[in-house]
Amino acid sequence: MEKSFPKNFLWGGATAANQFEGGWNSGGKGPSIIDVLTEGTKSTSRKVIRNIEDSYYYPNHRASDFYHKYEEDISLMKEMGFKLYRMSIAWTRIFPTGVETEPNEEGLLFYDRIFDLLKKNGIEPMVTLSHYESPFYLTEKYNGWENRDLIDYFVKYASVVINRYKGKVKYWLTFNEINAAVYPFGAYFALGMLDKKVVNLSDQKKYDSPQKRYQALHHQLVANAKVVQLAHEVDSENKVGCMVAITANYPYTPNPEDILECQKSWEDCNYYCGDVQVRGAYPSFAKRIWKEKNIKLAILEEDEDILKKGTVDFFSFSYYMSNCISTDPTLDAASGNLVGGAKNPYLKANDWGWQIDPAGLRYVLKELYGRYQIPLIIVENGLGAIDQLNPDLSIHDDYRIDYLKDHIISMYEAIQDGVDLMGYTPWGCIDLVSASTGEMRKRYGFIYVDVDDNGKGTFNRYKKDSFYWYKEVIGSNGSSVLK
Ligand code: P53
Repeated sequence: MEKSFPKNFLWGGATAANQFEGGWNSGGKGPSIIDVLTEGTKSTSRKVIRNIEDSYYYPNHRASDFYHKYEEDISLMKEMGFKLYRMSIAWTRIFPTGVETEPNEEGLLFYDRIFDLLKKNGIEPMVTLSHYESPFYLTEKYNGWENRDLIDYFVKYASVVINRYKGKVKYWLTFNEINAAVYPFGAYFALGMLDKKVVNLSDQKKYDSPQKRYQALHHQLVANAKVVQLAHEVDSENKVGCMVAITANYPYTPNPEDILECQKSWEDCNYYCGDVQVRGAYPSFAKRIWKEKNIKLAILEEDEDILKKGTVDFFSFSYYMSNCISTDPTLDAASGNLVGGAKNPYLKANDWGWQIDPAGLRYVLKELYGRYQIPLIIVENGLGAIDQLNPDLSIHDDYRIDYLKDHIISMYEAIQDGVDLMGYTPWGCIDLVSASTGEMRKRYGFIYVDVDDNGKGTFNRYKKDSFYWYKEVIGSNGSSVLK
């Protein structure tokens, strides 16, 4: 029999409002943490311009202009055969500063239009409530999630949208890559925390406070659990997932010290949050992490009960790369979105140093399913690459097709290994602004968006070779790559 994916497998693509929508101050929207960031490159950091001075360029302000082009974009998704579209709601469209008592109706109407159109096209939405786009006001006033009040502001926002879109949205994700918070890098993006002295985002490391970060993360874990419970109360059809950035970490050598260090990296980075979100309590290794980092968490008595009652229905994650873990500090480092590791001599990397490893995806799928035993879904994966738009408007992105094909084959094998995998939504299915660098040239899409790193371009959409390829993958339920 011909090989294929399980019936009802959710093929699709993923974006986030902050990197895709634009319309940053349209329709009553307030500035989010991404709206104060300039562009950067692989080697120059994005800057924080707190009062949004005109003399700088802010790539996320117009982003890919989905705000004005959603009709065209959704019909392109439909043409590819998407079953699922992972997107996010911009919190600042609904509560411009986060502290209003009443939501912004114009923002709510925008997403009504999106969800109605998706439905008309037979595409199920999966909605992230918070994807690196918390209100900048909350950063200035409260230093973001460091303050426990953020729990209430977030739950209020979540409650408004979950009630409003009842019957239109049934798949929800709470916090994008919640474990970004375990790295200094995540302080701003994931937690909205910003030291007064930081201008270059790369300087976050200098002023980092693990105590504050882990406390802020605790507030998010509590908020996550409250929202899971709330979503279930509003509609028993609602399914809520966590979203964790997973890196396949390998020991660099068979030296037992490397093996132990690698195992610890899985606990510290890959499992710390998911264990709470899936199992409803901090894992036993958490105490050691807190002790090592000199962290004293303020955990209220009620928190334990909240965490226990708000466990997720499925586990979603991003997967881009693997890394090697070594106790030898002299080794060459590889880069990555969250954390670098030692370079793996068996792997190639993309232009930004992210090591390409399809087998690593099968490995993490098996690890995660073995640990959690709930359905998994890959909600981000893909190759950031520089594409060439040819005079005849074609884009030959065979490198992207190769990357995705190998990852899809790996997914198939993991399913044969017994993993319950619900679906696959590759990142940036239509080109969007890179989170780490603010570049447009780091493209992931099946669809090219004609705009450059300085915001110059027509914003027209063009189909890449991968568009036609992915359409065939979905149309054949994966068979076209499994031959
Ligand atoms: P880009 C940090 C930096 C970059 C990406 O990344 C990250 C993180 C994690 O904190 O993770 C995800 O655009 C993220 C997306 C992002 C994608 O990876 O730097 O969820 O928002 O765009 C790809 O190439």
